[in-house]
Amino acid sequence: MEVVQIFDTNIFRLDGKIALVTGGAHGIGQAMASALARAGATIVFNEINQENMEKGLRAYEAEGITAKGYVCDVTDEKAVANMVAQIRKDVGIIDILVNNAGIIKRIPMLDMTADDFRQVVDINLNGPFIMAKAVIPGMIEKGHGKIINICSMMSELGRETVSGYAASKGGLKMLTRNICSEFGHANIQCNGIGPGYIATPQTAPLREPQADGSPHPFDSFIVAKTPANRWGTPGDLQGPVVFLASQASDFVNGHILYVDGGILAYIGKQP
Ligand code: NAP
Ligand code: GCO
Repeated sequence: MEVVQIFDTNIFRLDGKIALVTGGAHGIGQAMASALARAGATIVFNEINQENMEKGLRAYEAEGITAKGYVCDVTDEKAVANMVAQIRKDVGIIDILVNNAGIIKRIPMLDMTADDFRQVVDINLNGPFIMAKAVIPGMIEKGHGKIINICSMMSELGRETVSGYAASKGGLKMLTRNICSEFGHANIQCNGIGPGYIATPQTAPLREPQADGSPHPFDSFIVAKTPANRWGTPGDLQGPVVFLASQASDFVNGHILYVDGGILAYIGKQP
């Protein structure tokens, strides 16, 4: 007779695990790191400058979370290798990497310079590659690892003015699948989270009320286009990231989990 495994909710716990969240000082990164901490993980994060890193530390302290912050640009391979080595000395080998750091430049393609395009791809795609390369050896040494790449709806869809961003997030989807393919045998699971439209500083320009106080047209468009009829919040991403960082997702690999209120499934209301 088949033995039914008794489900143990502790598989969602992260006690004893070290989680590195890139760009984790605010926004989506900070919310995800806070959830990982509440699930038991030790949090380390990086920012590109000291001021923002310290701001992030204060935000964690205010939440009662003891995090360690590092100043490091994810596109700088040497600085990343040094940071990962320093984390190993300070805290230990990284079990969970959340590639959250990212930028967007909203510029019509014909006005976008190649340098603008390169910078977006560098941070959003080369950065996760560099970060993953730096942490995978330690994960192999430990016999397990979780890599979670923060993709986007723009991993699936385009729209005007975000050519560099969409190209980078589409590439990040495929990098996720490739890391899955190359390291699944080492018990490393690499998945993505594809947030929908989330209310953070990055999307603030899209929600800015108009001079007469009426909602930004894009704000109204997104609310109408989302079956949940609202923008997402960084908190909406907390459950998904704990799931993908935990033992509960050990047989989930190469998957992009869209946390978008249903927007990708919906053709939109008839005007
Ligand atoms: P955010 O508030 O702008 O946060 C991005 C973070 O990344 C910031 O802390 C930023 O640091 C950091 N960063 C930028 N370049 C970096 C670099 N070279 N090295 C290290 N850190 C760097 O954006 P967010 O809205 O929280 O988005 C976080 C992630 O989710 C991004 O990858 C974004 O593409 C993705 N995403 C966002 C949405 C959304 O609707 N908000 C939806 C889908 C996906 P500084 O603050 O110092 O610049
Ligand atoms: C934009 C937005 C989006 C969101 C997100 C959607 O200008 O269209 O910034 O790109 O940030 O990536 O998933």
